[in-house]
Amino acid sequence: MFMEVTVKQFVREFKQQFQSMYAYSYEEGSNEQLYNALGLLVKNYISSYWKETREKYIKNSVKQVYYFSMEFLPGRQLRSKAYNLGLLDVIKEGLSELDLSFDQLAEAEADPALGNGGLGRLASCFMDSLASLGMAGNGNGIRYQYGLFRQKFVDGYQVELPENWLRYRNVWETRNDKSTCMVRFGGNVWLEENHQGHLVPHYENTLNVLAVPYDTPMVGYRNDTVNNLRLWSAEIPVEEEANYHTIEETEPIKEITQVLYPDDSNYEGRLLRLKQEYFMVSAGVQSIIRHFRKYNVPRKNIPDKVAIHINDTHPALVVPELMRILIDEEHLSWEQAWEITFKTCSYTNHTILREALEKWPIDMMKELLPRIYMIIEEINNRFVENTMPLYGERITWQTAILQNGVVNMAHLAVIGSHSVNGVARLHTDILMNDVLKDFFELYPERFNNKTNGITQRRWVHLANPDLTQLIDDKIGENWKLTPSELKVFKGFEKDKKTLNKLTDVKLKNKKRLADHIKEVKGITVDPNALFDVQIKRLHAYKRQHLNLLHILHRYLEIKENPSVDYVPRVFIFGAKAAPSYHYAKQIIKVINSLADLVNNDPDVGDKLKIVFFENYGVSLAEKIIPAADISEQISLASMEASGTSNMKLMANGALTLATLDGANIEIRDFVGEDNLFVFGLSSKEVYELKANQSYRARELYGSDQKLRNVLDALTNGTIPNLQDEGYALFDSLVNFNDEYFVLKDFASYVEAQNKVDDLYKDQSEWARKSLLNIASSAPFSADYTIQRYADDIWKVRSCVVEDEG
Ligand code: 26Q
Repeated sequence: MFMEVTVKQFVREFKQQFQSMYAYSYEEGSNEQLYNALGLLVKNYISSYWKETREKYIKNSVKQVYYFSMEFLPGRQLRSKAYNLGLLDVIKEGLSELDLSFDQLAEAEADPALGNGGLGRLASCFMDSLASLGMAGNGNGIRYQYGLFRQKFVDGYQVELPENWLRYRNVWETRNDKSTCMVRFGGNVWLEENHQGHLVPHYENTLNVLAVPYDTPMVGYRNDTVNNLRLWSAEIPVEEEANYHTIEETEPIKEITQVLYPDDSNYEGRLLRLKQEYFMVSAGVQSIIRHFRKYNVPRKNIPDKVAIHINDTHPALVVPELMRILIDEEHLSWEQAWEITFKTCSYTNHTILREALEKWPIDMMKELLPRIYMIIEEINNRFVENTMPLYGERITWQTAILQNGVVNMAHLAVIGSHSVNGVARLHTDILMNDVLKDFFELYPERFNNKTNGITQRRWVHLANPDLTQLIDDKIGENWKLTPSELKVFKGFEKDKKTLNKLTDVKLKNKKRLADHIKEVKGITVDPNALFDVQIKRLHAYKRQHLNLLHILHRYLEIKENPSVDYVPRVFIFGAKAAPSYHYAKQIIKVINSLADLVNNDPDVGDKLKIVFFENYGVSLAEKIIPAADISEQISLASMEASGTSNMKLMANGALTLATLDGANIEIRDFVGEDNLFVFGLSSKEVYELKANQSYRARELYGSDQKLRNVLDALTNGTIPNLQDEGYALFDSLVNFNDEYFVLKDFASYVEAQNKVDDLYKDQSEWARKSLLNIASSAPFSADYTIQRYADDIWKVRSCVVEDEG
């Protein structure tokens, strides 16, 4: 069931590997070199399983899933691959015989930031679960040369630096020159009838781009399965190289896969982004269809042999691209092609924010992708023709793909897919009742919920080895393969010894994080303080500024009454703001300036510390999450589609402090409302407040003295070293009526925070609730989420024979 390599064999092969790469002895290697050698050796160990898995899928002609996503955030891969292979202990032991530290080498790996946040990380958790369930799942995305920017703070302001993750090479990828595709942009297209009576498109003056795949093995958990993540890179076609005379002329091609767009929850109609989307989609669909040609599968069987998943609307051009290939290249009729396309495709929505919904200008689409646009127009025309007589004008025009000069990508995705899902129960309800309600009337059977999940392998087993050991000691190891077994851990909620051990584990993790804080921020924090964590992209709807107002409130109280009885707290933030998102950057600056004030005020001491980490990402999350006591999930109800840091923090024993938004609601249902802290407006109340337009932020400012003190502190010089950022926050909250109801939720947030303090004073009660959270986190295993996608949407099954091992 998993790799047999002895320590002795490993040591010999590692030395050999290093020497063959660098031509000197490993003793002289740098961490990067040692890591590279180790990574390549591990990849060697993987390769036979990788090959055999592919061959098995082909031989059994199993249905394959292709997960199309503009983003993947895999995190560092050495540890998780070695773990899933069952080699981690052997490697650690072997390295220590050579006086090398695995942890140190593992840190030398670059963390590929090929995504913005939740959506990209979800895609990577799904890749891990697909392989671990033994399902034929492929990832399809872009090999950005530069990932999401590296964040630095200069004088408290966010500064963005390029993230050159490929600098020291990427040992996990294999460039696959045998499987390149050509992607065409622009030019003129016209249709001509050929001698068989088919309308065939003719192209002239197109820009031809070579799509080169780089494949990365996705290793399943001890089941011999190794799937493929395929990331495409744009290059000049070899046969056209002579047409390019200067470096500048090659730019338009190279720039396609140069850098990830750093916007999350915000759509901008940039031409280059549309190029990226079509590039990835076209290359991916071409390579799927090529497979069918090679193995001569009847085209009408495509939906039985492949499922294409559209991760948010970013890859929605899959729909017209598949139509194009089936019609223009496979010569199917429109009706045949459509039947195949919509049975093959399924779509997940990840946001209800209007400003995040993709709408491309028709003129842009027409010019960049003339043939694709013709097909979209035809899809739209047929949709309108069919819908009008049944549902009438209003619904038809509101659901059309082409509206007011733009292509509505969500509408294209819904019309072209047999399944549409949201990512938490509340979110799916909102899609059905609000955002996509007209579609729900047209196609109720397409809608379904798939609550997000996380892989416990990375986020618990590997990130929190001491907790994992404790659970193993108490309930055995079954929970690792069958997460639902975790509920057995509930049986220890009253066991003092277990609770003490759990407290010890948390304290140890907090000490480790405290050391890291000292090292990278120079701030001394007390590991016994309560560690309060908010880690996620910076966005007004996520309300990091509500957190900020509460901290400021505590600070003012401490200043007024230095003996006030607050439990010592460390407020921990990690968040990148989109470079063009001015307001989000202002929030960062205010938090950083408040941190300077608070952390250096002798009146405050250990009562309050603020740590805003730079460059939040997967690797930092792995350090922070095991050390968290409180998980801040404080988005305005209805705005956060699901959230996934909420699940990771819960699984590591943090107690959730939350609004009833996204998956927080399901967390409450599983853990029970006594075991988390809920506050704030419900989504129903938010909808009502918006509908009756009765909210007056200024009145709250006028009537609530505490709140007024806090808001005034933004502008009266309390916080040092600000330009106009304090005023900007004040303005948005008081004068522009507080779009995200921060002031409205402030009082109940403060009250909930006080309850947090009270509970923390009773350490064994705290530990009991923490244990119940851990024991209730199994339903958020991505393995279960993927099983539901597989059963309900993709119709695929595990290829691992149960009795094999
Ligand atoms: C679109 C067009 C142009 C440029 C960028 C974008 C873009 C890029 C990324 C739009 C959105 C995103 C990312 C969205 C995202 O991460 N959404 C989160 O998805 C998680 C997984 O489902 C949820 O848990 C979060 O609630 C949701 O915010």
